[in-house]
Amino acid sequence: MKDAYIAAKERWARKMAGQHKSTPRSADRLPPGQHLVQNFPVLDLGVRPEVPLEKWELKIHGKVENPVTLNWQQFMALPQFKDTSDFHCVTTWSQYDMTWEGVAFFTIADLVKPKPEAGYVFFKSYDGYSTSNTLSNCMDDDVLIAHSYNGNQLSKEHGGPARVIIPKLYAWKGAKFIRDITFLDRDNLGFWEVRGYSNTADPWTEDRFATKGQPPPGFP
Ligand SMILES: Nc1nc2c(c(=O)[nH]1)N[C@H]1C(S)=C(S)[C@@H](COP(=O)(O)O)O[C@H]1N2
Ligand SMILES: [Mo]
Repeated sequence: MKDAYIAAKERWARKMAGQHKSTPRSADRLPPGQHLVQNFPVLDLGVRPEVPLEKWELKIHGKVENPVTLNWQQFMALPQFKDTSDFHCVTTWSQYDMTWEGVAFFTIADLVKPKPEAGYVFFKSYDGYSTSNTLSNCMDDDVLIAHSYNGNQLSKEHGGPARVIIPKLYAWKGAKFIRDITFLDRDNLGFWEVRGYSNTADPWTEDRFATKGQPPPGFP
C-alpha cells in the first residue's frame, strides 16, 4: 500500500515538473461492456446549479490537521495540474483522451494534511449529489479537481465551476459542481452508492452494481 502511494506520488511529481513521458496507450484500453463515444454526453440529476465564481466555495475538512474553505481566487492560486485520461460512465459509454486542468488531489491533501485515521473521502456537490471514495483511490497521480476541459473553462453542463475526476473508476465517483470534500475515518455511501451502484466501481471488472450483475431499479 505504502509503496503504491509513493509510486503514485512520484508519477504525479514528474507530471507537475513537465517530465512525464506518456506511456503508449494499449489497444485494449476499452473496459469490458463499454463502447467508445466522441461527443462527451452530459449525465447528471438534471439539476445544474448556477454558482457564480464570486459565490463559489470549496470546503475541505473532517479528519484533517488544517481544514480550509477556499474561494475561487484561492483555489486558482494553488499549483495547477494538467493531465489527460480516459472517462468511463457506468451506462456504458467511454471517451478517450480527456485533458483536464485544475488542482491535483495530492495538492489538496498536502494543504489540509489528512490525519492518520482518515481512510475515506466524501464529496458533496451544489446539486445535492454526493459520492464516497477511499483515500487511497484519491491519492493517485491522475486525480484532480478540474476547472477546465480541453483548454476551456468547464461548462455548467459538465460540472463547472469545478468537478472531481477519478479516471480509474466509473465516472459517477467524480462529483460535478463540487462544494465540499470531507475526510472520514469510516465509509459513508453517496447518492448512487445507496441506490444500488457498486461502492468500488472498477470499470475493468465491470463492477457496476452493489449486487453483482443486478442493475438497480430505474437503471437508465
Ligand atoms: N454533482 C453531480 N456529479 C455527477 C453526476 C451528477 O448527477 N451530479 N453524475 C455522475 C455521472 S453518473 C457521470 S457519468 C458523470 C457525467 O459527467 P458529464 O455530464 O460531464 O459527462 O458525472 C458524475 N458526477
Ligand atoms: Mo455515469
